[in-house]
Amino acid sequence: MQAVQLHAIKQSVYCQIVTLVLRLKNVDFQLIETNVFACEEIKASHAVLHPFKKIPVLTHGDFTLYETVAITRYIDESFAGRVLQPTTAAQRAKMTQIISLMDSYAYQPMVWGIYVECSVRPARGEQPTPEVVTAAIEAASVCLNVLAELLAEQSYFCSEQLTLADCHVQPMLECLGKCLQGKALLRNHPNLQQWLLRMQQQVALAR
Ligand SMILES: N[C@@H](CCC(=O)N[C@@H](CS)C(=O)NCC(=O)O)C(=O)O
Repeated sequence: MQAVQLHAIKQSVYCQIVTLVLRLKNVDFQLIETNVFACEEIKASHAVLHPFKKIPVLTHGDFTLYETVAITRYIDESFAGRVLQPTTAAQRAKMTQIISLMDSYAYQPMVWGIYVECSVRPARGEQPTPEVVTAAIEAASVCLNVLAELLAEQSYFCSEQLTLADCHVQPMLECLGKCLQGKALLRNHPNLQQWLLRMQQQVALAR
């Protein structure tokens, strides 16, 4: 088999999404630590693989791919193992909708507006910016209401099958739940908390 390499860092939620999919598919891969946040030199040299200098980037033999949604679909379709995409048009569209809403409306407030502001910055001795946190809490609450409604009483976001949508949501909600403000928001949604536990079990089985 051609080598699979993931240019990433463990702390990045987008990298965690790809890592989760690789694990669930049981694909062997090598992590190439690429901390684009560390310095301009690393960022500049990473532009060879990613013109926007972001992580993750996947390489499979001489095939190179960036953008998490493209990477996860490629992994699901290129490797054997459990299938992570539904078969019906309606369920596939739902999966894409959830992935897209996480990218468009959830990532920024949950990760940067709440987790980074309320947990990472204070750990560095910096003060969170109250207006940023307030706006992020409002935006994240809307996302959580929508997610709770989409999940309803199902086991996973596209009914009973774990899909790429679940893999896209999980690292962002885990990240949110690492700080008190995020935990408080999640407590309003018992079905999302149950789903997080279900996902943790799946992740543990995939290791
Ligand atoms: N649209 C990209 C987003 C990836 C992304 O935002 N990655 C972050 C890390 S979580 C990054 O590389 N940030 C570096 C920067 O913005 O300079 C994807 O889906 O892969």
